[in-house]
Amino acid sequence: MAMSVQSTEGKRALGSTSDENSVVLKSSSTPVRVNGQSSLQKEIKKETRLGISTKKDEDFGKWYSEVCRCGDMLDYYDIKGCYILKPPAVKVWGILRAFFDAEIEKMGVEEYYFPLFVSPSCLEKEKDHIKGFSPEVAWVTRAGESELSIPIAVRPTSETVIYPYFSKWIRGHRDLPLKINQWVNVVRWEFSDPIPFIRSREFLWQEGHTAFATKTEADKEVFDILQIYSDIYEKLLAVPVIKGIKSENEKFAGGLYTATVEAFIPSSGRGIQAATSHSLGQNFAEIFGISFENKERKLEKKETKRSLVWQNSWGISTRSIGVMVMTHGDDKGLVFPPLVAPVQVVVIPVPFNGFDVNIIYEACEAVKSTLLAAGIRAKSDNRDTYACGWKYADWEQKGVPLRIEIGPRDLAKNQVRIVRRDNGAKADLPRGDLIEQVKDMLGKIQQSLFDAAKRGKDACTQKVENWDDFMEALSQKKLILAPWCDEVEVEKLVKERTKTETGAGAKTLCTPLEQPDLNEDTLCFASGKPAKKWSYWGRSY
Ligand code: 86X
Repeated sequence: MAMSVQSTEGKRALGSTSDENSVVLKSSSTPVRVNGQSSLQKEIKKETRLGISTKKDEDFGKWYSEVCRCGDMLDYYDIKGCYILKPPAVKVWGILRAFFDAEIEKMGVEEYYFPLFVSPSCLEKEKDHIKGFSPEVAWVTRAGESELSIPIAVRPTSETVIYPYFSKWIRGHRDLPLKINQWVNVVRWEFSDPIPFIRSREFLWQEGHTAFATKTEADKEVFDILQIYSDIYEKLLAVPVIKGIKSENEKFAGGLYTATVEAFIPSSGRGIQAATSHSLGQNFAEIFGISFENKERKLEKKETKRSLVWQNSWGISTRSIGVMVMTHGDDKGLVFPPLVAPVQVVVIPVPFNGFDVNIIYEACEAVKSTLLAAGIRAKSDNRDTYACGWKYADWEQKGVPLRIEIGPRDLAKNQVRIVRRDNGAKADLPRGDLIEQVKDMLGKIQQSLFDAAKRGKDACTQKVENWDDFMEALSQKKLILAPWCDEVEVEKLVKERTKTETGAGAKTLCTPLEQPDLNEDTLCFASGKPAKKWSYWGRSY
């Protein structure tokens, strides 16, 4: 099958290897072509030996892609904006998925799988919101040599795939609420520069789609889901987020309002939408004819007994993994919060000249087994082709929260040496209460990563009340909290006035649910009109 992408100029074939799609595997030093196999292998070896060549505060973008690759989270692919997710990334995604599934199951959400393809007639039913997105929709136009009589779209999101079936499945009030979720890939043919996990043309997400008889029930769910997203970030990924509501400009145009969790990356001074939960109101119900026989209307003997359903949709994507990497990674590489770490503890033998290495290996295996039996994700590294110093750096790069070293002296004392990835602190632990100590340390690392990230975010947050202070804070890459009149035109103006040669202007990230006090006479920082609320502003991904 061939795929084409509808761009604003029309449909463009992407079958051949155009410049756009050719790829070089970037490394710390020289770029290497994919087909230059032997030199590529050499380069990769050199790369892992050298580790991260860029510092986080020197060139954040370069640092980030190096950390993703050296930490073994992903690799580049020969189609621009597409990435190979490697086992550590897939593992984290699986952990987030298991947590989220358990939470939504309690809410009565059921898992489905809908097809990848969308018929043009369904896709175009929802003209208004599709309009702005249509340049990003990828189309299948050919099967083998023959052109399809009707091209088929690849889902960029599944409203138009799912809602025709909501209309078929929902008849009476007994069919409500209907709560479905699916874990799928989606494709959006972005034209701005891709960033691993953060902005890729294909990504993984869950999308939840629900329908209720009443707005009250639907509204409650929007915020129940938002809380789960907040928990995923704060409790699992140890990333502080702000719960809030998107502005009219930034909300999903197809709905009533968009609730969001927003993260902030101090190193780049940019906000990032971390997950969203939309109240769709009855807009889609109207378009797709999703209605139910309303028993109350029947009792009231109303003319028509049918009512439109109230809908929500909500999603979190693999972008969350990128936010975690950006937040906790350091100059040595990845730093995993223990709760999502694919490997929580690595056990490394420290051989000593003249001491039987097999005895050390056996001790490492025994410690690993004890940890595994206690439900701790542990690994031992008995590769005899690498020195232990090299292994330390390797596992640091991969972000493992705790390293246990075992050498002859530790054996003699029936202890192990343990080293924290986040702060480098070392301790000697008696083998006897190892499990208890390790669990305790993992808990402390989890908390301390969150605390450090929270301090970092708070240090970048600035309250301003006038334009000059706003511009000053923006130039300092701050996350800005400002009183706002809540007018669409004012946000557009701010965006326009803060545009740079290289990038987009500043915009609202959200209006936080938790509002500071607002004096009656407080004015909008941008328009000078009476302020209606405090909102977060900044540049964003
Ligand atoms: C908006 C809305 C919503 C379910 C979520 O944010 C969570 C999960 N969906 C998604 N959106 C689009 O509707 C959209 C549509 C097209 Cl055609 C597109 F190419 C890109 C899109 N991006 C976002």
